[in-house]
Amino acid sequence: MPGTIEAMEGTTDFAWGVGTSAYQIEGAWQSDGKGESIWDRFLHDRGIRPDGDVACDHYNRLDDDLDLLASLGVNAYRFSTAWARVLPDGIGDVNTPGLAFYDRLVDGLLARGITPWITLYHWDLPQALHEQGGWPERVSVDWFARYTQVMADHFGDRVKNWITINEPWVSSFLGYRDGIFAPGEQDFATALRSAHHQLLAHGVATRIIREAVPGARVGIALDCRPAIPASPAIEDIEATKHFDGFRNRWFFDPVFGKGYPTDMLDGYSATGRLPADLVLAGDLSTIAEPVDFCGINYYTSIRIDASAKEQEFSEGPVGNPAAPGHTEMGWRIDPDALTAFVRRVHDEWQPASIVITENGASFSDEPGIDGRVHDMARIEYLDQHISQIDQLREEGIPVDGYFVWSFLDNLEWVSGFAQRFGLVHVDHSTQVRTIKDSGYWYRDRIATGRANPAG
Ligand code: IFM
Repeated sequence: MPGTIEAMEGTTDFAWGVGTSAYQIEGAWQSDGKGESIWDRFLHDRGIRPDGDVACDHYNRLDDDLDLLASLGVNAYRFSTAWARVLPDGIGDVNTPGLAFYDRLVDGLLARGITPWITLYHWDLPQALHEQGGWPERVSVDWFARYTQVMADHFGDRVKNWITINEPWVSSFLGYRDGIFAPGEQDFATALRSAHHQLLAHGVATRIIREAVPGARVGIALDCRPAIPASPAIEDIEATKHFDGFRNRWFFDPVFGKGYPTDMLDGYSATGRLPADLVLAGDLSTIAEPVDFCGINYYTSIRIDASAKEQEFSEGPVGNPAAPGHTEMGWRIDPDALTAFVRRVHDEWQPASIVITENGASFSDEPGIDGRVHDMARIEYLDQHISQIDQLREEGIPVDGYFVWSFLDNLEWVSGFAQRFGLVHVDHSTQVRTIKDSGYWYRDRIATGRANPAG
């Protein structure tokens, strides 16, 4: 039963996991019939290196990586499947070797006693679908439905935990508004179209999985960015509300049956940025298809200063990565904001279950002369965040899982290998893996069966 510490102790109900995504670790970008994705094209066209061609070469090192994963003591592993590995052109013939790779992955996890959590979409749209308009086109919902059906029919006998879409804000706004992520477009209304169709696709996929997979548990992973006014001034409070609508409510509200927030609809409409034909009859009930859990990806919070025009800023003002209290992404470390946001999710949107689907920190520690990676700052970050979970459960909030981002030091999108989030260090020139001290720490913390053994 969620909501009690007893439920966590001595049971495997609580998902203690780590996460990855296909493009960030697999490599093998053209192997065994895989099609091109928008991330392959985006980084290649711009000459941005390193790219995902090899990444962590996970595709060719699967069994060793699974052994490594098992040695961390996790009981759950969240990974994404590359749409273009399964359906090279996005909708046509199934690529049997692509499915076979994920068969080996799923079977290898189950053989090691690790529960697979599949994420169907972690930003790597097949390039062929982008050339037909991609997410900004409404037909993208049908494309995603077909891909979901293939995956649910094939893996439903072994996989019960499904995440439809990862962080639709990020892929829509950084990819279609800011142009800094694939596919590199720059138009606000196009970003809204992408986001709306991803939310629709989530609702349709949820229904498909539930029908195809007996006992399925389906959710979405939403990135949250708690916003805090920089001062008590009314301008900062209003700007904070606007930022929260832009970044958080625009996604949480429709998924949990509240429709799009009217203040944001009015604002986007008044500024000519809301496409008139965006939301059709029935869309909101499709998006609000009930989920079994709400996935929350949390890294940092943002202070909103109206005069700095941060209301629709992407990631928040980047702090000094070298400064205390920040990770190397420049993100402020704020575990209390996670606690407050989870309470808010429980009160305001009331999902049956909450899973922290991503949480972690980038610090670039390297192996020392003793061959170990002493990443004390990451341990401290994880400890501060994980320790909140007992408290939340004692309050009756059903937090049922926690996934560290990430298993391996992977390709951090346009930042390449410069940002290291892994519990396992990867030397990208040799592909040698070294479990960091944080990996051993996490293994020991899981073994206690409590989020806060001292609590
Ligand atoms: O690496 C990313 C991941 O792909 C999505 N969530 C945030 C992580 C860190 O930036």
